[in-house]
Formats: sequence, structure tokens, C-alpha cells
Amino acid sequence: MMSLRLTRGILKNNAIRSYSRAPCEIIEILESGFETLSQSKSKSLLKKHLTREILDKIKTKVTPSYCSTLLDCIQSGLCNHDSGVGIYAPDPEAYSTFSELFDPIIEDYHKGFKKADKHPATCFGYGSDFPNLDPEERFIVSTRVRCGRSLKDFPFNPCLTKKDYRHLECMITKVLKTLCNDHAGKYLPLSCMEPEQQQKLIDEHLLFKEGDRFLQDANASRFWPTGRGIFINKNRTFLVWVNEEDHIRVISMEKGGDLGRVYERMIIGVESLAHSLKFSHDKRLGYLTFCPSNLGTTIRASVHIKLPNLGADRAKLEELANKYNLQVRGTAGEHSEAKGGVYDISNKRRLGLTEYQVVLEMHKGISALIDAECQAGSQK
Ligand code: ADP
Ligand code: IOM
Repeated sequence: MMSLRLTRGILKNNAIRSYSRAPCEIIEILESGFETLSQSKSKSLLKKHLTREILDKIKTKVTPSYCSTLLDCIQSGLCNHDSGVGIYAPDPEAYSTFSELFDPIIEDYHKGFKKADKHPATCFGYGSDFPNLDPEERFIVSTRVRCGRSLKDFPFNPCLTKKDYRHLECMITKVLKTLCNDHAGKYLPLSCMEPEQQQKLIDEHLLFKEGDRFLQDANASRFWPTGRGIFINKNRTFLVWVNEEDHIRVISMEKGGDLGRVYERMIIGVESLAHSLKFSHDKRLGYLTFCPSNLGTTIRASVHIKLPNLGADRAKLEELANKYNLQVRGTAGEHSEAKGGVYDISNKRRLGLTEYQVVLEMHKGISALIDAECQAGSQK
């Protein structure tokens, strides 16, 4: 049996899509990766749902248009046992071709979205539906709402060519140039950025990080930094990431807890882009994204928050957050640690609810955590 290191070595040394491997080689890597994952302590949804029966059913399948294999979907999860999810869709058809595996993972992540369920039509509501979460500025450092979009007729990262990256960047930046008022800004291609400027933007939580091993092992960082970049408005409160995990990430953020204002800015931004760009959308799964955790509304509404009393016991904080369908991340985002007592807490599920309902779930949950923090403080 091949060890995890060997599996990883084979995958990494050949940064190629698996269709250029012989089918028997793909099966061999899948079998060995499956054995190693099954025996590991991984808590990923991939490990939980990839059974022998499912593996045997889908291990020889390929998607009709891009010939993506199961290995293209799960190689990141096979290499990184600390993945939360561990599976990505190399192209939109992967969600149906490998539905035996994607569906239970989607149901688990999005808390009960079943095979027969249909994602509701878009309904953003209004920013004014959401009062400031922390008007006295005691707990919340900053608030951020993001959503992801993929452009119709393009596959996701692993299947994109260098030419596709350039083409996507060109289409997206052309539209970004037309944004006005608060949303007007400028596009900075990653390839023209000095390393110091790049690091500064990462440290300020504006830019995506470099060298994410989960994305690299999913074959999502090919031709880096070609086609990648960030659009920033004058106030640095509205950002668009180009060709990172998804073709587009629309982000609104600012200091403090005014969720309504942040959300409203994101809605205007994404709706402006939708006038000129056609997005990849599915009747059942809503907006399509590279990672199944982002399907549907694709919204992650988060606060950077200090909860000294609740945070004293991270396990308890997680348990309480889970009760409100919230997810706790570290200060530098997914797979990072909390620094200086600052947690990133956001809605977990994004599929099966409208945008309004997703943000409401986050608003209610964060309000409840702040109440619990105050109560814990008064009992001291
Ligand atoms: P996403 O998938 O939403 O882009 P990540 O976990 O990769 O999330 O985080 C991306 C960046 O956004 C990180 O630098 C993270 O610290 C930052 N971030 C997330 N939420 C907030 C927030 N409320 N305030 C400031 N920065 C934030
Ligand atoms: N969205 C993706 N970056 N993530 C869920 C990776 C993982 O932990 O599996």
C-alpha cells in the first residue's frame, strides 16, 4: 500500500490533471489514498462519506465535457487529512457525475440539504434589515460579507488553461472598470505586485494568501500568478478577488459591526457585475462554486470578534457557535489560529436558504454569542 507521503509525492511531482494518467494509475492512486485516509484520524467530510461502496461505484467515471476524474475531485483531501471538506468540483458537471459522493457531503455541510431539495431563488433582502451588531464597539473589530461567482461556460480552476485565466481576468476587469461611486476602484494584478505590497494586503486581511496547500493540491493554483489579482475601491471597503478559489469573490468589509451597511455594499457590487457577466447557476444547487461548502448563496458573513470569556474555552465556544449554525475560524481565515483573542465567526451553511435567511442566521447567532459573552462576564 502506498503511504500518504508517497501518494502526495506522486500527486505533487506531477502537477497535471489526472486525465493524462492511465486509468489504471488513477485507480491505483485512489485505492491507496482511500486506504490511508480510512486509517487516518481525519475529521474531513471526505473521510466520513467516501465508503468502499461509493468508491467502487464512481472511481472509473469521468465528466462528459472535461474528462475530470474522481482523483481530480478528491486529491486535495487525500493529501491533506486536516481538510474540513476535502473535495472540490473541477468542473460544474462533477456535481452530477460524482453525485454519489458530493450529495451526502453537501447534505452534511449545509445541515440537511437533501438530494431532492432545491435551492430557493435569490432574495437578498436589504442591508437595513440588519441592525448594527455592536453599536458600542465593545466586541466586534470588523465585519465582512463575501460571495463567490463562477462565469458561465468556464470550468473551475483545475481545468482552466493559461489562456482561460487571462481571458477570465480580461472579461472581469473590463466590467470592474465600469463600477461607480463607492464601488469605483482599481485592479492590481498579482503578477505586477511587489512582494512587500502583497504581504501588506494579506496582513490587512484584504488579499488572499499565497501558496494555500489545500488549493495547490486540488490543482487550483496552476499558472500562478497568471490571471490572479485584486480590485480595491478608494475606501478599501469593497474588493473583488479574481481567479483565486473561484473566478470571482465579491467582498465588502469595514471596521465595526455595521452588518447592514457592509451587506448592502456587497449586494450593490455583485448586482452591478451581474448586469454584464453571466454566472454559472444550477436549478438545484444555486450558484456553482469550486468547493461544495460555498454552493447556493455562496455567502460567508463574518465578524472578527473578541470574546474573552467564551474564548477561554475554545471547545465550548465551538459548541455554542455550532448551536447557531456558526463556524469559528482563526484570525487569518480558514485553517489559521486565533491571534490576540480575535476569532473569525461566520454563518456555516450557504445552500438551501435565501441570501436574506443566511445573513439573518449569522446576525441572530452573533447577537446570541455577544449576549452569552456578557452573561459569562457578569458571572465572574
Ligand atoms: P473566505 O473563504 O471568506 O475568503 P478566508 O477564511 O480565506 O475566507 O479569509 C480570507 C481573509 O478574510 C482572511 O485574511 C481573513 O482574516 C479575512 N476576514 C474574514 N472575515 C473577516 C472580518 N470579519 N474582518 C476582517 N477580515 C476578515
Ligand atoms: N473552501 C475550502 N477552502 N475549504 C472548505 C477547504 C477544506 O478545508 O476542505
